[in-house]
Amino acid sequence: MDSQFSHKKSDEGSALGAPTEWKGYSALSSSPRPDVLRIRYVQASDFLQAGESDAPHILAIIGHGSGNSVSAIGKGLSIDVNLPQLSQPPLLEVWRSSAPVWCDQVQDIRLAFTDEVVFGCLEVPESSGSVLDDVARAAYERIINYCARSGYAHLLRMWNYFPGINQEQQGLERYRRFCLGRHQAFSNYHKELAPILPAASAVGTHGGPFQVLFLAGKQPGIPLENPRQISAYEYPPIYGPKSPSFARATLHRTSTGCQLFVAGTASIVGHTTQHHGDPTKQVVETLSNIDAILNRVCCECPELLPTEPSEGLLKVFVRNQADLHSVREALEGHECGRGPILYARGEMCREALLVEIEGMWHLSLMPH
Ligand code: 3EB
Repeated sequence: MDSQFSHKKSDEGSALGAPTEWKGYSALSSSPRPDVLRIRYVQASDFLQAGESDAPHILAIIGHGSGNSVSAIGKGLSIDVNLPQLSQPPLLEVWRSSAPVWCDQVQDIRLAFTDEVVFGCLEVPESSGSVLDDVARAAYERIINYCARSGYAHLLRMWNYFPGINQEQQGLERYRRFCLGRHQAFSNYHKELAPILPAASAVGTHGGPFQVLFLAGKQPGIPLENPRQISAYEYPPIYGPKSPSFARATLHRTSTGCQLFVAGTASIVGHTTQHHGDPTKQVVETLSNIDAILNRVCCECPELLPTEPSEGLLKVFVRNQADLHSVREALEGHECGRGPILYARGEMCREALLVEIEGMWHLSLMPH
């Protein structure tokens, strides 16, 4: 491990005002306590009152929509994503760990980490002369390099947010430029991408920097593909000069169970967009894709209890606010739609896609 990239927990502990946690941590590192991640949507108003007590265990608080008060909270990472929430009440996405958390910053990447995982955020303003493939390549190289050198070598989940996703930039759509730069960065570090690609989302904002959020771990995740869809990294070149570098899902094992991260999922079968102009049918098709992934997990990991689709945490990106009602009706009539859901306005990477759904599930091990 590179000393420039290894974190000094003692300094960070005091920076967080939690030196007692740091002492506890050194005692624990010989017999590690299971590091369980819990991700919840919390009403912003409740969180501000009740969230203080376990602040040393908060990895990240993510607010959707500009003008959020997230940055005032100041525990773990505070991240504002410029995708306005479409439903009430305003929710915060809160990532907690059962293990103590430290914060750091390495080459503009903001970081919050435990002994097992790191949550990071890199925001890069685009200058007027730049093209997005260059911006994305440089950002990804920085993140991949940080992960390799810090020991959190395995990317588990990534989110990409940037403006004008369907707009052309010097003759090529910005999403395709993004895919090109991301692909170049990954292939500079890895001969074979399929085994190392994380689940991801790519959503268009209405302004702001190129923003990448990521979760990485010391242990590798297990990438999963969807039998109903061609792997995104094998899409034919009609969708751009380099195919999108992500897995349909990543399964992350911990000592107490598994976390399943399902990538942004849309109304695509094979590699083809289905149900142009029909948000209801797009939701139903998307849910069939998510079901197929959940079923695959059950088959491939018999040691895990079967997944209840309703026990996941869903995030739904809707392109046009006018479709929100149809999207909600279609989703909330389905088993998947009975759990907590955050709706946000955002643009999908193909113009014909009106909705995209991602999810996270915590899976328990079968009792012996
Ligand atoms: C798709 O299946 C829909 O480029 O990182 C979904 C999730 C999509 C992630 C990405 C793209 C990405 O191709 C689009």
